[in-house]
Amino acid sequence: MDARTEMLRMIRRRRDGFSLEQPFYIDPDFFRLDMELVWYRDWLFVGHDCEIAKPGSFFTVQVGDYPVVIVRDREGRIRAFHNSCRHRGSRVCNAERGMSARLVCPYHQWTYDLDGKLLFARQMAEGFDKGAFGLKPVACESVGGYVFICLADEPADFAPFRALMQPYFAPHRLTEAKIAHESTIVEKGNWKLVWENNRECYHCAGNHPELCKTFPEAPTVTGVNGAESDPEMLDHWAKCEAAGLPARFRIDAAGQYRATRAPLLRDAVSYTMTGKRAVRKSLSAQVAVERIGTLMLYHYPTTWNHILDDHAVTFRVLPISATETAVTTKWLVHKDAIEGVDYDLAELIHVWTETNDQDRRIVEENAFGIKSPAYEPGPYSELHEGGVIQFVDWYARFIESRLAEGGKPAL
Ligand code: 3BY
Ligand code: FES
Ligand code: FE
Repeated sequence: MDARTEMLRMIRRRRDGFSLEQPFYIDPDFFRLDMELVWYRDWLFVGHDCEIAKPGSFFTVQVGDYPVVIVRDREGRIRAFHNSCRHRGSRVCNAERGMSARLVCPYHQWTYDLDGKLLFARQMAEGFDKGAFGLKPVACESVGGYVFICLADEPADFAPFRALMQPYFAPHRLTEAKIAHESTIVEKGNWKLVWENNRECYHCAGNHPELCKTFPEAPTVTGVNGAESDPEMLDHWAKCEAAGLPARFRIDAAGQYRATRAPLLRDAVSYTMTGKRAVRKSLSAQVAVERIGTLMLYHYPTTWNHILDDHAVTFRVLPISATETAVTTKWLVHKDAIEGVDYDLAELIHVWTETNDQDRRIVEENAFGIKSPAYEPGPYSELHEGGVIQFVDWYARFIESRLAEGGKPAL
């Protein structure tokens, strides 16, 4: 049986409310299908506008087999291109980030403008048509300080996501931020295990002593059910919305993205060991409410986020193989905040550095156990793991509909 047929069969016999069968977490053929059906088709968060603030600044990202470069052009527009030279295919930009007036391929110096046009190609035959060999564009959108790309030929409409996200994010001025710190860790587990772990706080009390000082364990905060009848959430939303901050829980019909605000514990305002702010200069615009808590956003399959008054922590998930996933965390502060004066870097990054490492170990242990021939899908807690059930349902629905389309042969 080929992998597509096998995957479809397993999706269709899936037990509701149970984890997936083993191949979804370890099988390289299933991984290739995930890439083809999810990662090469959906909008993916890749980085922030503020990382490429000036014309000519760029960063690169690797999505499965696709190297992509994201660049700010001379007019200030953010563009993305396949990072594969139109001469013989070399990577044009091989640095993680940089700044360049033109994009010059290191192999034979074919030179592209920031809008992708081929400007120079040394000593090619007469009549060579430069116009036919520009860098291939990749769909690219930015909203609220977040840059998304989509590798599909016909990307899904980005407008509904923009409409949901824009009002929630505008007050936080992420376009005027800077990255105070960035870390990438590789977790030895499938990307879906990283997400399953993220979508519940059932594990928090036993694993995250630092985070639990300020982040509530309540499933109404992390999950997708019950927030509307949680008086603390309702109070928080009412207070924020009265001050002009959109706050209530919103999710799209397909369940791919969600935004909501939640209060932190007691009088905490930031993810520090004391709960006090880590950055003196606010990232967010001033509002007439004291504790705005955390604005949480997730967008499957690439990102979850916590936006606070004084800083933001953003997360990007990128699969490397069936059993390895890179998680990049960025701490954003106001662009004028000065390290050592307005914030202490060690204090700013402590809680999530520890939390990430704890989550890495959790995911790796989870992956280890799933590899056992004795593993079989187990039941999620309806109370605490509603968010995980929602993630797995989203995944299964997407995969099933895309497999059922028949679609293109495996790439
Ligand atoms: O980052 C998060 O939103 C999730 C929620 C609970 C555990 N984890 C930290
Ligand atoms: Fe890029 Fe030759 S492969 S210039
Ligand atoms: Fe965790």
